[in-house]
Amino acid sequence: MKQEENMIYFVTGNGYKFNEILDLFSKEHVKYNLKQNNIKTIEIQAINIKEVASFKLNSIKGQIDGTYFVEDAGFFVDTPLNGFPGVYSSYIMKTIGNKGLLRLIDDFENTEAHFTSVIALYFKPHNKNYFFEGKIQGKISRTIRGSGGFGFDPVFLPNVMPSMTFAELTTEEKNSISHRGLAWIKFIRFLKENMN
Ligand code: ITT
Repeated sequence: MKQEENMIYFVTGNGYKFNEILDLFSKEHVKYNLKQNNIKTIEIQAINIKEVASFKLNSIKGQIDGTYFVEDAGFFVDTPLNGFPGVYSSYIMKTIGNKGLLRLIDDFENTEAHFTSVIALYFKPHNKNYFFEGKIQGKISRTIRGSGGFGFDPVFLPNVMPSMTFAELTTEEKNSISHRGLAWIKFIRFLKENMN
């Protein structure tokens, strides 16, 4: 592989996400040289995460010479909020945060929630876009718990480990079950299969 063919850009403003994938690249022996790129992308308010990721990917066209990808995630409170905040997750986190979210569901005994992650990749050798998705199902905690992770992690109880919030897990534990972890694995498998 030539030097520039070996480079892959992750376009994100979120350093936490970047470190997560950097760690996985080294653990999984992915031969690509990963670089964070902070260029401004366009984030539309579509109805699903894949559409948001796809639009974001296309908004980068012509600005990076090479292979690049974005990742978009959303938090959906299916019961009782019918999927809210979903594609509005960033905005809700910035405005009312976890405290505000817990207030919205205060009166409800049963909750159902999930995270979805979509990685959208422009793969230069094929001149084509690819999508990799991951999802995890869980419930909402009554209280804010834990100091790890970011965003809604302190209020999400994954069904596979219902006594812990995401924020109480180590990064490794979270990655092994999370929406993004599952999407990362599919993405890495694709890169390995298509490496020269
Ligand atoms: P980008 O620059 O990559 O877009 P971002 O921080 O804006 O990074 P997203 O749009 O993908 O992140 O995610 C929207 C929001 O959803 C994010 O601000 C968090 O509040 C929440 N979120 C996403 N993934 C999460 C996770 O693994 N744990 C907790 N909250 C998460």
